[in-house]
Amino acid sequence: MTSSTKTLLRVLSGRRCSPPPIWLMRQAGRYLPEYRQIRSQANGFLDFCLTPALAVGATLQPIRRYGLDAAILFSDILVIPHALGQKVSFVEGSGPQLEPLQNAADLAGLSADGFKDRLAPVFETLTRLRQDLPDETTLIGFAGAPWTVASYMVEGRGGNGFPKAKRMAYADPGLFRRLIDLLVETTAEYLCAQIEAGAEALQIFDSWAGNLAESELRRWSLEPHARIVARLKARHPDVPVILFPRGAGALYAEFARIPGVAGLSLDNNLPLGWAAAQLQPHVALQGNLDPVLLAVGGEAMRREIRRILETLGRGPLVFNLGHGILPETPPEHVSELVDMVRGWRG
Ligand code: 1CP
Repeated sequence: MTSSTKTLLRVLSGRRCSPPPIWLMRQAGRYLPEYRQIRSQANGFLDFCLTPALAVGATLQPIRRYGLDAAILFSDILVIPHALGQKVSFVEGSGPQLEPLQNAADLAGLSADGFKDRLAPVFETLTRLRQDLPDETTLIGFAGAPWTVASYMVEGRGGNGFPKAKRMAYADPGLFRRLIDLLVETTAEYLCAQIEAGAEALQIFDSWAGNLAESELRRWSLEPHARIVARLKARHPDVPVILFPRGAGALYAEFARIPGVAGLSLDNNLPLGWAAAQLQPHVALQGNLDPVLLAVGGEAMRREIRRILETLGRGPLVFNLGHGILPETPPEHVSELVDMVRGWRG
């Protein structure tokens, strides 16, 4: 089947679809009973991500249940530090934990040699998914952006505003630059390999871009993104790339002008009228229902879904959330959202 029958790829090439395609960040996850079931079959979360049979199963769950327009590879942004040799674990209920990277010696202890071999199961998962997915479903590969991945690597955990990572970036920019450069190189290689294994579109998650002050954001988020996209485009010019610089505010306008970017995923705080006027002439927009509203449901959710469709649906739009789906989300609310978006004719 040609790519033009895949609505996500059509929108990312700059065309408008009515109704717009829909997928949801973290669409495979704890809110689904079938996810909790498959999760219990793995020894740990990394083992889950690196076992193709399980990762394929988890990726397909939300596709089978809702018929979403895109499947996102089931994995995590922290497989890169793992593959570079950092100790990474996921503690049930309290998120990721890493042996924190604190100084030049810790950085020297990491190695990019053979890192792609350690990620071979991810590529196997993508190849199998391409065979298993319906023809109209787009397969999305992903990675974390260097700043967000570095934040976890330096801090050792999430959820606290990453003071150590911010401090290292200000206090020892030479060391921090070397860490970011390592992540630019490995992330670009990793994403190219995902394309070669079957990914048809990519998303780069910079979930913590909003932690950075303006000039720091340009230096540690915008510029590394531009370098990664340039490398991807040099090798795979036809594969669209979506960026998610969450919390970047008005600087979203600069991400929209990175050469080769096809789409921007909007967080919950961005004014939609501004995004339609300033960003959508340059790139497709994705977003941005508040995941809390999806969990709450009802008329407030329906009103906001209509507002997003009316404001962004006149241009190239991929319906999505402003951040990942919350574990307490009732699965029926997702069905209602999908039905509403599919029923819209703008
Ligand atoms: O125990 C479990 O089941 C683990 C929960 C979980 C899941 C389902 C984690 C741990 N990661 C994932 C999968 C995941 N992570 C996907 C799968 C594909 C899908 O969307 O369905 C993706 C795209 C990610 C990306 C990811 N991991 C991000 C970027 C997106 C975002 O949500 O901001 C980040 C920041 C992470 C780190 C991470 N991994 C896991 C958790 C709980 C976290 C967040 C920790 C924190 O709050 O700081």
